[in-house]
This record gives sequence, structure tokens and C-alpha cells, in this order.
Amino acid sequence: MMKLGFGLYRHMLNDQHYKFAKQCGATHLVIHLVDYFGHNKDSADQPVGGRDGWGRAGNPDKIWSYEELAAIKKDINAHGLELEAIENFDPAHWHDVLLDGPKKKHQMANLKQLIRDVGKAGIPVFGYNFSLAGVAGRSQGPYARGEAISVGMEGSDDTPIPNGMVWNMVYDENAPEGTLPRISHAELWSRLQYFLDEILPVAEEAGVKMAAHPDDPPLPYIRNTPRLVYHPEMYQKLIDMHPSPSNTLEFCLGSIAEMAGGDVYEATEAYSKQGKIGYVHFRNVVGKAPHYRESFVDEGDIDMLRILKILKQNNFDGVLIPDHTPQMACGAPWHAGMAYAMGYMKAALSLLEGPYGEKP
Ligand SMILES: [Mn+2]
Repeated sequence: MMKLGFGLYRHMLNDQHYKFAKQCGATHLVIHLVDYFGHNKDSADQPVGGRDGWGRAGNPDKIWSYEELAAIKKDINAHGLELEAIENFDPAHWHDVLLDGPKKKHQMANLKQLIRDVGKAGIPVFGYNFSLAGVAGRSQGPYARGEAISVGMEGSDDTPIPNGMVWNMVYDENAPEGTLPRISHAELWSRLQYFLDEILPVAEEAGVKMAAHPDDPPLPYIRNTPRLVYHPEMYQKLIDMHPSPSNTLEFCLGSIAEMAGGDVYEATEAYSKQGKIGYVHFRNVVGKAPHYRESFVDEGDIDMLRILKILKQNNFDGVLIPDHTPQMACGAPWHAGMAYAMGYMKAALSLLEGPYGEKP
């Protein structure tokens, strides 16, 4: 049985949002511990960010501890919810793994300790996005149905990334002038190979699945940096370069549908059949990168029920979360958008898994 999950940003890890998720029908949570919002607690929607990025990365010397993880999990469990996954490393903790910099080995050792602690705390999945530019180059506007505010892309951005910034966050405010040098796709894949070879044996032993997000937005280059998974077949390359039960995917339907090549249904079939989907970002989109718009779950290019049917046929029993939704015109734009997506997902799952669903 697939499970209905809900994603919460760091500043939402509180009683009110746990109740909200539960009220939306969620049984599982995916949480972010990176503070994308630069401590601006008014921001509720997904971070968009300009050329200066989302804000400052966290404290490089303060890796999330076992005690911190266990306390969050306990709080979530007390609300009758399961903690399924943590989504994303803080750039402060792995910038030199991404950049092949001098602190790479030290940071890799810290990431391994973090994954051991995630396993010890009983959190089964850790999502990550191996990317230099991260989620960059997008715009925001009244893109969705009824002029709901959403994010999209209106052409690519090739502005080079300043030194001291990676993954759309600033990790060193005192970095020397200049920009990141342009590297090849092969160089980026070899950095990923190092990361997978180091982290996956540790993750296996800890009982944690690492789950890779595809590029958002999926283009060969953004901000003068190569991208990794901007075509669905590149996910296969990632899986094959280090075979392991812990090598899985943070399967973002929106990002996959935005890819200029490939087919979102074929990709869903291929990776769910292999049992390689860690969890699903269940969102919809209109168009393809570099010209697309994030939409309500029921108005985009993807036939979401067809996706659910494929997942069910291949016995996917993991978690689906809405990822992002457009903001609705009311006093609580983010919450309304999320509640709308959750209602749709809950009904779709009931239909598929209940007496009205077709037997596979
Ligand atoms: Mn996503």
C-alpha cells in the first residue's frame, strides 16, 4: 500500500504543522532541516531565490546530532505520524564534496556520521540533491489556474555562481572574488561516484536508503555549471554506478515531466519495477524546461492517476508527498494549496486501493 506523506520545512517542525499534516490525512512526514529561508519565518512557500541564492548555509561545525534527530522523531510520533525521511544536506556540511574542495574528506566523514545517526534514530530514508547550482534560475508569477502564484522558468540563467556559494546558498561570505570554474559533466559524475562509494556502504549498514532528487530545473547546464540527472535515463546511470539497496531515488514527477527528453510514465514504470523509488514528489507541471510552470496537481501535463496505477502495479509501497503546490488566494496561501493537493491525493489513493480500484 502506498502511504500519504507530507513535507515540512524546518521552521514548520512544530505542533501546529504536525496537526495540520495529520488533518490532511498524512500518515508520514518528510522533513527539511536546512533553513532555506535565512531565518525569515514569514516565508511559507518553497524558496525561489534570486541570483544571490536562498540565503546563508548553516553552521559548518554543527552537524545534526542523534539527540536532535531522535527528539524530532519522538515529537512527530507523539502526533501519531511516522518520520519517513529527511530531505537534503546543508551546503555548510558538504560544499567541498560537491566542489571537490580541500575539506572534502572531513565533510564526508561528517556525512557518514550523520547517516549512522539517522539510521540509529530509526529514520528510513535520506533525500539529497547532488548539484552545484541546486534549485536555481526560476521565476515566480500567477502561473497556475485562476492566477494562483506558482514558480516556473522563463528561459535559462547562465550567470556564473560566485565563490562561496553552492547549491543556491552562501557557505562562505568571505570567499575571494570570482566565480566557480566551469567543469564538465564527466567531472561532476566522478564527484558523485566518490560520494556514492563513500556513503552507500555506511547507509546500508545503518539501514538508511539514500534517495537522489533529479535536477530542478532539469537542463544540461544552469549558471555555468553542469547538471547530473536532466533526462530520465540518467537515473539509471546513477543506480548502476554503485549497485546497493540503499541507492534509491527521490522521484520528483514534476522535475521528470519538465525534462525535454524521455517520458514520465516510462520512467515511473522503469524505476518502480526495479524497486528503486525511495519516495515520490507527487506534483504536476505544464511545459518543459526551460519554459514550464508548476501547476495544481490536477491541471498539469501529467495524468496523475495513470502514475499511481503504474506505481501500484509495480507494488510501490513507499510514501508520496505533494512537494510544491501553487499558493491559493486566501489568508493561508501555502496551507490551502497543500490541503487541496492532499485531498486530491487521498481521494486518488482511496479510489486506487479501495473497492473501486482495478485489480492489477
Ligand atoms: Mn521535487
